[in-house]
Formats: sequence, structure tokens, C-alpha cells
Amino acid sequence: MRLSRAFIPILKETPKEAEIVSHRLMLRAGMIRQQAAGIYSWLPLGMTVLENIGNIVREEQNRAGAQEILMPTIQPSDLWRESGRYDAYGPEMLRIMDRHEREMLYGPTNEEMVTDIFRTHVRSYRALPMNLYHIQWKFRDEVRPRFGVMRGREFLMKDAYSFDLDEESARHAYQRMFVAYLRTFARLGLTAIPMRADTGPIGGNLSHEFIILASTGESEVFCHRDLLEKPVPSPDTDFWSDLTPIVDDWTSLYAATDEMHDVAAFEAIPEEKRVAARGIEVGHIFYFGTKYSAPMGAKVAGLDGVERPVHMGSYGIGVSRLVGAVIEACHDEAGIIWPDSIAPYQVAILNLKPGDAATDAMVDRLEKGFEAAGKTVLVDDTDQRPGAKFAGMDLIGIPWQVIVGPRGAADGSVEIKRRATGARETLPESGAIAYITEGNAA
Ligand code: P5A
Repeated sequence: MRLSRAFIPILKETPKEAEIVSHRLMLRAGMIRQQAAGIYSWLPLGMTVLENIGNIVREEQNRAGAQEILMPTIQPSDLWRESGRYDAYGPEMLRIMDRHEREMLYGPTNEEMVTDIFRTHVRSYRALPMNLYHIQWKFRDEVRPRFGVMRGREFLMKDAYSFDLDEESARHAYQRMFVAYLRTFARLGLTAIPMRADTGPIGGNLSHEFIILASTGESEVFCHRDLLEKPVPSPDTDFWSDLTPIVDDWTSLYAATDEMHDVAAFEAIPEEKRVAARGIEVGHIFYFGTKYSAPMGAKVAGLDGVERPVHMGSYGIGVSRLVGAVIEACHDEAGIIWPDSIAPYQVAILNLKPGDAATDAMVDRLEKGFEAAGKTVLVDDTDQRPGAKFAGMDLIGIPWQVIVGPRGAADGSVEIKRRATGARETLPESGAIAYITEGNAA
């Protein structure tokens, strides 16, 4: 993609309305446009990152055995009356009347709807365990939408729902999602710590929030310092084996959100190992047993032929919130520093002298070469001065910058800069592609 053709409306001024760095950088880098309080359009750069995050989330859900579906954003109120949440959910629910005066709502979550799908089609334990998920927009009429996409009213969530015959197998399903979440957040370049959490309007009594530490986080959290260094489960985790040892290993160290905080247990940790910090909730998992299946009649017959309500859990990841959360974790004075795994482009080529035949030819060769090697490339072919090009690329945070000017074009060399470290290297043109594709990611 050529920057001269790309729709990346970079702002020169720092927007006044943005209180935290991720919101400022998303606006400055032209990733989003606010349309109403807590409601955003996603422009190309933001959209690409949102999709890249969604794809990693999807890969890890599939690996853990969950199956993707797509439920609608608009739901009928009847289902919510069956579960008893229509009145309980309160003013956060956006209620809509259709032309036939039927009460509808914009879904804040999908426990009821997925339970309805399940009860319609599944009657026997033979279909279990089952986990269905989708990645879909939600609406919650938050009192104080703020911090850009971090606390929006409309936001993109991955929500998975597990169905099991009994509590024991439902706990295995919970563990599968627990481990899948550790892997997902690590792939996004984040250290997310599972913490004992309150269940709020979703319900149940077993729940973990996955929290990344950040001074701008909205939650107050407490944990053991060793959790910050813990290696995540390996890529070849067998999700159908017993994951209890992995989960126990993570949950044996103290970690809790404010609502679940146990001062005595925390103070039993050696002082230098105590972390009291602020955090961003990027995921939240729940086991709530038969809270929805019992009132809604989602039952399966077990081995003995007797029908019982299924045991359920639900598992959320804030996909759009993660775009902001990653920026909170990965930025410097100059701008965003995308992890390679979700960067909107993997390589930026800065043409310092468009119109100079040798420079243009080298840029073209490099662009084709990187694309042939499977990299996505953004070429700055504009006629801004070099300083503005450097600043612009640092702002939008593409992990590798390849700088091509007339001097290099004459002697066959390019300069490569790693955005995260600022490290620069001058290489012969012929070595540039291998240098980046072979992951000199320091
Ligand atoms: C779990 C999946 C649920 O809704 N039902 C289905 C359960 N959980 S949750 O904790 O309420 O939300 C899951 C994740 O969604 C993100 N999130 C938000 N992101 C942006 N703006 C919001 N207003 C917002 N509210 C929730 C969080 O990452 C949360 O962990």
C-alpha cells in the first residue's frame, strides 16, 4: 500500500478530549473516529488491527475446541424474560421497539440466545462437551463511556459459551478457556494475569478476570509479583488432556480484583513480592452452572436417560478494548509500537526522495520482495520532508522501518530501524528482506 493512496488521516494536534495515551494515539494515528459518546467508526489502520486481534482470538478459540457461530446484535426481549434478566439488567440495556411494537434490545451479551440455540438442537450428552463462540458487537449504555475504545458503549467482544453434562466436566471447559486465554494474550504481546473476580450481572461463583497492569487501568488489583514473569503454556498444549496442573500453578499465587481482595491473604505474601496496581480487564470468564439452562429448559439426557439442565460457563474477551490496551502497554513518546503479531503493516518503507529514479526503483524492488516473502508493506511515497516521514512512521508504530534514500540507492544499501528499540542497521539491499523475515526481532 502506498501512503499517498492510503486513508490514514493523521492528526498534527493532540486531541484535547482524550484523557489517556492510547485514546490520544488512536485519534492521532487516524485509527478511529468518534460518532457519538462511546461509539466509534474504525478507519483502515484501526480496522486492520481490530481484525488481526480478532484472528488471533479466533485461532486460539478454535484450537481449544470452540466452534464459531454468529448471533445477531438485536435480540427479542422474550428470551431475557425467561431468564429473569430483562428487568434485572437495568438502564445499561439499550431497549428498542420495532414497528410491530415488539420489544427488542441491542445485545449486551448472549447467554440467553445461545441457551435458546442449544435447547432447540441438543438433547443428548453425546453432543457434549460443546463450546460455541462468536465475535460480535455489543451495546451497553455505560453511564460514563470514556478512554476511547476502552470503555465504549458499542464494542466488539468475543464471547464463548460452554455446555457440559455436570459440574466436573464444566470445570474442564473452564480450564480450557483459562489456558486458551493465557495463550491468546501472550500472542498479542501482553502479560495478562488471571485474577479472582466478582461475577456481577452474569452470575455464578467461579470467575477470573484477565488483567494487564497499566497505570491508566480502571480496576484496582492485587497480586503476587511472580505472576508477572510466569511463562505461558506451550503452543502444543493438548486441550483435551487434564489442564488442572497448569491452572493450579497459576491460581495458587495470590491475584484478585478489588471486589474479591482478601487483605489478610495479600499481607501473608513477602512484602517485596506484593503488587498493588491498576489494571485493564481484557478478558473475563465465568462458571455459572444452571443459572440460564434451568429457567430456560436447556436439558440433556445423561447415560441414565434422565434429563437435567446443562452446566454452563461464558468467556469474554474485549476485542476492541484490546486495541487500546495493547497501545497502553506498547508505546513511547513518539507513538505506538505494534507487536509484530497484530501490526497494521509489518514493514514500512520510507522513500526519502520520491521522483529520484534510482531511489524509486529500489523502493519498488523492496516492496515486491517483502510482499513475496509474505509481509504486508506500507510505502511512504509522499513528498513530505524526511523528518515528517520519520515522525509519522514512529507515530503509527509499524515494527520495521526500511529507509531508502538517494545515497543508499547509489551504493546499494538501506537502513533498517526496529521501532521498538530504535536500533538501526545499514545493510546491503540484498540482505534486507532476509534480515527482517528471519526475525531479528530484538
Ligand atoms: C462473558 C462472555 C460477559 O459479558 N458474557 C459473555 C460474559 N463478560 S464481561 O466481563 O461483562 O465482558 C467481557 C469483556 O468485554 C470487555 N468489555 C468492554 N469493552 C469495551 N467497552 C466496554 N464497555 C466493555 N465492557 C466489557 C471486557 O474486556 C470484558 O472483560
